[in-house]
Amino acid sequence: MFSKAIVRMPAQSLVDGITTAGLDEPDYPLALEQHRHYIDALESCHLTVEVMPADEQFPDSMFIEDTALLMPRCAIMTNPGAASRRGEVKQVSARLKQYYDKVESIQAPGTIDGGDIMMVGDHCYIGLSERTNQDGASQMVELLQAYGYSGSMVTISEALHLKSSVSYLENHNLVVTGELCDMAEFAEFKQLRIEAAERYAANCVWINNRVLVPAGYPQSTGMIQALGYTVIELDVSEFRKLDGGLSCLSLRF
Ligand code: CIR
Repeated sequence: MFSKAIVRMPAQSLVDGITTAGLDEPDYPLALEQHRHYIDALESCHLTVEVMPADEQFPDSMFIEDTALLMPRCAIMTNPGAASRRGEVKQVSARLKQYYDKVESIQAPGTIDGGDIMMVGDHCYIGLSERTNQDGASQMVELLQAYGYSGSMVTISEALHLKSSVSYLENHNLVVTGELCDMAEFAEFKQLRIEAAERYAANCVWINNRVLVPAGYPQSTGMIQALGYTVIELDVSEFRKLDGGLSCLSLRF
């Protein structure tokens, strides 16, 4: 179970965020409204939410998940694969020191984004992607092992991050789409397979037996509800325009 989350307010500079989506420019007032609803949803899952202020220097900084991996016994700061995002890490690290005695760091030339790390109990699956290289992933596995956890790597090519295509809903349930459906690494799970038309919904977030799902994906929502979860649908259209999903808007611990 999680008890806390940290989010970061979107900056007006979000219009300059990195994107491959090919959609319109994000609407800042609407992004703020959607972010407010996201915080409300976290609170409705009984999380205490710390809200970090926006930083105009970092257009992608509301995607705070990419800056750290939070495990019960340690926090591990990442070194994001996109050079424009590396400066986001320091401020988040300072916040995390309030909560963690142990705050470790991935060192260059290793790179890794939090969006490439999926926690399943004491194990982390790490996506080798455009943002996460072998060195960053190897450092992460070594640090995990030092704290009694384990990690393994999965090479991905279809999406920005591992968790763009897979989400763990606890109880052995995995929401999965695309190239990850047939990977041996995920064969042991009960898979809820998301069809291509709804692939954006593969990034959903389990929080204390509720699941945050992006609005507008009825088949995915139906499958998750059929497993007995309470679903909270959230419109995150303005973050989707920047390749962002639901999980990347918070750090949960
Ligand atoms: C980026 O390209 O870094 C941002 N525009 C989107 C990051 C999304 N993060 C995530 O899915 N974990």
